[in-house]
Amino acid sequence: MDNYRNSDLVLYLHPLASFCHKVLIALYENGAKFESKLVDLSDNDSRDELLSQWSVGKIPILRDRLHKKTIPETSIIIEYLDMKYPGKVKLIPDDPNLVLEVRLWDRFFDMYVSDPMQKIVLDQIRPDGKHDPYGVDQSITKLSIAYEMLEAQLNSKEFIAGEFFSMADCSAVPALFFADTILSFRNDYPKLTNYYERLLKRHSVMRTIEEAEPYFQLYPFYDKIPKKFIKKTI
Ligand SMILES: N[C@@H](CCC(=O)N[C@@H](CS)C(=O)NCC(=O)O)C(=O)O
Repeated sequence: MDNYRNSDLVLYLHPLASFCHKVLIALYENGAKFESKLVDLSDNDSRDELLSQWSVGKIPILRDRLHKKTIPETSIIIEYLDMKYPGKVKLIPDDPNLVLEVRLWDRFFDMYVSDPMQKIVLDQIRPDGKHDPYGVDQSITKLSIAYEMLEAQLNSKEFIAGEFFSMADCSAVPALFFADTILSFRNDYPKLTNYYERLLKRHSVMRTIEEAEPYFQLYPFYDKIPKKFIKKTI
């Protein structure tokens, strides 16, 4: 990760966190210069620094030193970047009809793919006696409904909201990357699989996944991550 110290933008992140991937992809698409600050939620100082800016305690958050503002929530961060630091790739279209499509599918990936995926992953690290098998089953069902809907939405589209790469595709990558390790879509959803494969070829996406790779062993479904994403160190 390039780390542009003292740049106007600071992204508080963890390289393994799926929602951080969404914003990293948006930043890399446009070659934005930013300083990255690793958040370690198990470290009190690091956690306190995050909580002092956003008590909800979720990452990523973006600090804009120039405008003296802290921006939370991935979709708002990407919209903010598009507004204040626009680049050559327009992740938020100007057309009011298209922008609604982008926001819809961005929400869709966050709420109906990432949310159930997180629920299942977090259940793995709950203490004994605190697991929620019913909630996990419900989340699996939610994922399969989402895959059906995505397959239908993609139809002959190149990207999820149309013929252009957008914020919604930034959301798609980490949602699908991790969801696929839980309930794989690769055999049953050809359009979704081809779409995902197209996204994986983008430089911004390859870079984000490469930077996450050193942390993959911390992921509860590590053994389900396709081997092509794991560097051979021996
Ligand atoms: N709706 C939030 C979700 C962010 C989120 O869930 N972040 C996770 C990491 S991927 C997190 O901060 N988890 C830590 C926690 O919940 O304590 C967004 O879009 O920014």
